Amino acid sequence: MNHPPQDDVLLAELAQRTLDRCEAAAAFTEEPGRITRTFCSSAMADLHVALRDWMEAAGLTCRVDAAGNLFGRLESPLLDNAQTLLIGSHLDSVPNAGRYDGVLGVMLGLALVEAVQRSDLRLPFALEVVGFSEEEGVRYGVPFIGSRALVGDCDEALLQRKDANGVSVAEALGHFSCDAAQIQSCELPAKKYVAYLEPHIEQGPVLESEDQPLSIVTAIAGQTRAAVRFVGAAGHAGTVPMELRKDALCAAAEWIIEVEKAAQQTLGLVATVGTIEVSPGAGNVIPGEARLRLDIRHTDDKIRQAAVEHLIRLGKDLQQTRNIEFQFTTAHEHSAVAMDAAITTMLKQGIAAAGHRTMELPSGAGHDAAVMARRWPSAMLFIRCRGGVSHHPDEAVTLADVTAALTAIWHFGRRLNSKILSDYF
Ligand code: HGY
Ligand code: MN
Ligand code: MN
Repeated sequence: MNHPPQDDVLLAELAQRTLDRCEAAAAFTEEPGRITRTFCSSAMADLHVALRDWMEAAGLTCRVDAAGNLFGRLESPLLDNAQTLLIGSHLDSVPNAGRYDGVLGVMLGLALVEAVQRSDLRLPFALEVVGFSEEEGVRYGVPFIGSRALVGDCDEALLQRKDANGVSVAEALGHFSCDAAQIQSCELPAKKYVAYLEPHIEQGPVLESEDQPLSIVTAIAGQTRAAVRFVGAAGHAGTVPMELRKDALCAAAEWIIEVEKAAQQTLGLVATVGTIEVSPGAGNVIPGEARLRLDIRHTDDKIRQAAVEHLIRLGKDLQQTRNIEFQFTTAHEHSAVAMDAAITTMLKQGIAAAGHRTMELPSGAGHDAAVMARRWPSAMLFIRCRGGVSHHPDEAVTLADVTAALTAIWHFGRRLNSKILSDYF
């Protein structure tokens, strides 16, 4: 970009506005007193209203696609049919979330547009800010519905998945004024976009331990998410002798300890059982069924897959030893994904131009960039978060680090600008 903003004061001002917007976004929740914003919820609809206002005030043209993704677009003043830089992240959250997971990336994309608008810049590419509708997988047990729609990976089976209240994805989209029958129209042509950039909090402690504000992401860990069922026999807690029981919860507990052990004994493997539901669910009834969700990840797909196979074998062993039924259903799986080297190099140059060390980190957390990288050169910018805390209301970032991130993104844009201009003319 030929003329950087008047001075760093502008970027710091836009960084403060970015933080203010993350704070404002936190108010859009379906659970008063804590931040919970799931796919196509009314809280998400309310956030869309506010975000569209900010986007339109920045000169963006807004649209919501059939998957509930919100886009704000600024055409290139220099080239007709220019390619597009897509920048953003997700707007949904986990239950009792922090303010910055996902949302910060969307607001930094908007801040970049505002910095461009306040300079005398004439970009040879369009800028598009995206807020994905669903990345966490909370409501339907499968993540990335929003970004998967952009790569044509939302099939009828996904649209018919039902939430805990029996509402399907298609019905939820309908309540959100989206037409699920048009979901295929969300798919974006590869050639239209030059790159996807996702700024995101690190959600880990490394940047803080290295006393660095930023890093690039080398690769995103592969993950398997599964629904696991243990089926035994419900019974009277007072009358059924221990040796005659088929206690589904005890079987699940034994297996969960093995999950933890497998991860503790395998370098780089993380495994989590984040939810468990027991039925019938009374203190004086032997649990007849236990349903849980497993999340297991590694940057090496072979190690992750071997761990999954090991845990399935252990579950089958428990069928014999405890005379229960064990069911393992993979709900979602994606391979480890490397970020694009060329785009990441420009991002490194942006970080250096912002005056910071160019650190490199793998991401244990999943991100929409893992899906977007299937079709477009994708890169991620990690931003330090206090204590590495995330998926928690104590999630925190500093104005200085958000200013550093916006400055790095601005300088990244300058390099992309130079590259496209030199390729074009
Ligand atoms: O769970 C994750 O990895 C991400 O926060 N969605
Ligand atoms: Mn998250
Ligand atoms: Mn996230």
